[in-house]
Amino acid sequence: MKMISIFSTTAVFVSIAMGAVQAAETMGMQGNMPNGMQSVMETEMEEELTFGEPAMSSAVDRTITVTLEDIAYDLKNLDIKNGETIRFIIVNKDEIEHEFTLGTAENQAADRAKMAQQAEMGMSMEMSEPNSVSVGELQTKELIWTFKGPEKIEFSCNVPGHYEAGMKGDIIIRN
Ligand SMILES: [Cu+2]
Repeated sequence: MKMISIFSTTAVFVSIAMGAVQAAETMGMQGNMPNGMQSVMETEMEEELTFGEPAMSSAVDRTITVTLEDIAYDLKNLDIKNGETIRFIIVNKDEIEHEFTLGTAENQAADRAKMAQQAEMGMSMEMSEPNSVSVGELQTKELIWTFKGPEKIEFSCNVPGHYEAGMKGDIIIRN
């Protein structure tokens, strides 16, 4: 009887402990992952790209090379014509990852919020949006975009802290 009693007390203790772990996991999940994931997805769905669309290399009118070095772009502002297709060649000379994202101020703010959230959750910051390329350390990538205007947009690196450090510029799309 005594053995059974000890056993059942232990079993109860283990089950309480496991319950606590499960509760903590559930709370953790609710506190971070599903909510975080949900708002990441909502951000993605809400994002509307009004300033054009990705294009094929056969449509390119102009090539612009952008060098990324010391958490800065060597490009400040851009003037683009409505309907113009630009091939951006993005050369990252830094030994950290950067990105080159096209978007309205609103798109960029949403992208920064999403990347900050992903960084907090320890998720990869690889982007798969058509208006953005992630450029790993010492990598070169391309982004081809047909601009639709008139509109004023921005290019920026939304890796946490980089926009604030000055990795941004204006793009004026003229009629
Ligand atoms: Cu950057």
